[in-house]
Amino acid sequence: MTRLRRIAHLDMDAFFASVELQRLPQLQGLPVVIGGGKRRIDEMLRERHADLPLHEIPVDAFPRLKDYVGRGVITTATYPARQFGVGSAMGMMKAALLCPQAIVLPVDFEEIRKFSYAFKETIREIAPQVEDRGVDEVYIDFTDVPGGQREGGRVLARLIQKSIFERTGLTCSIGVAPNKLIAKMASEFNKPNGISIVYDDDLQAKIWPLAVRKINGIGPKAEAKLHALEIRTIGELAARPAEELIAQFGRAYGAWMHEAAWGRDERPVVTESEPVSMSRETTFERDLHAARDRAELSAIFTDLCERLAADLARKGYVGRTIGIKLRYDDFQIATRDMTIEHYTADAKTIRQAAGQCLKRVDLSRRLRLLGVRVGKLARAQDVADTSPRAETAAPAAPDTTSGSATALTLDLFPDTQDIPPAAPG
Ligand code: DCP
Ligand code: MG
Repeated sequence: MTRLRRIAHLDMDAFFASVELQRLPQLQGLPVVIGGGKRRIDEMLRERHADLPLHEIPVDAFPRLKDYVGRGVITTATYPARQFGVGSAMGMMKAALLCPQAIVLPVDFEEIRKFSYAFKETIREIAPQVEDRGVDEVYIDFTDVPGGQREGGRVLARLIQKSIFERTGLTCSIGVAPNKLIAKMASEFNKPNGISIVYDDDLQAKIWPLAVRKINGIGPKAEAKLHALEIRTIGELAARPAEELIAQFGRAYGAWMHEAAWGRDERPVVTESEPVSMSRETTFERDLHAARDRAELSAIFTDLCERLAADLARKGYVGRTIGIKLRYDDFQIATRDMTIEHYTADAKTIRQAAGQCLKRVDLSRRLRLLGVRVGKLARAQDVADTSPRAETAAPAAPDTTSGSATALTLDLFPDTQDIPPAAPG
């Protein structure tokens, strides 16, 4: 049997609000909005209820929309709140007119990230081809996954929904379609906690009646222009010749619009790409000079290398090309890099090589920014010899293992004695 291409788009339901309700189950089923700043919920509530665990704090103790004063905007709302017409991007005081009793909670990004990671991990355990599209959505290639073809993908979609719910307590909605473009639209059809299956043959019935704006890639500006051309639905867009759209919107965008209206999209599901390089940079509070601000620059440089080494270690990478980036006070940029013999994630080795690179740029001008980068990355576990010591990685460089400020400075700007003093002013 030939397999149909089946692509799913999965989007979490009322994500930020649903996450907060996991630790505040007493608010389930109530209108709740997220808005009014970033804060840990427990900190907000502990002021008045230090004695109670979060889930025992009475519903009456939570702040209400009607008491809100300010210019805050709603980030998201639970489905019970949406029944009152309250939704994301609406001003909170305006929303208070529609649903004064809604409970207001701040957003706790640490908690959001935890749940975002958990639901994506759950999906990857079932279907490995997952494309991360941000905090609460992913594309999944169902084509070759067991259950991915049954009932057009519904069987696998149900399994994923169930697994995510069991692990996180959260619901999501899934659209399964011949491609990403249609799947993205389909995931909205049965929100919340819904599944929607679309086949090629459904284009006319399910897609063409939708507003052009439902195409991911048609924004407010293109929409306004399409409206001016009396094109409101995707079907009306499909009815126009490609040449007309190209004349109006340019070759690439016009041609893409035409294809999109006909439900054609060949983009693959791109799984997490390996990073090519990692870098750290910092813009100084005031412009610094290599000779006159030696100590300060040296400390910043060391700090950048240490942070970068920590980034590499945390993510499990090592690299072999080490480079620097400078921005001068006139915003001109200079970069240099060098490739060392062994892969490394070692701060001292990085600093030593980056110090060599610094010898090759003009240091007579004042600097606005300094950056350090490690490229030619490999996974630490895939590289056998990953731990050369600083002394052996770049034998020509002076010994900098003492850690004394003088040694660092010498290593950092070894040629600075040649730099002429800057003009006054
Ligand atoms: N978000 C945000 N700012 C916006 C829109 C959204 O910070 N302007 C956040 C809050 C949402 C999350 O991103 O919870 C996901 O966005 P969605 O558009 O998917 O909205 P929800 O998941 O909240 O609701 P839905 O059930 O409609 O997907
Ligand atoms: Mg969502």
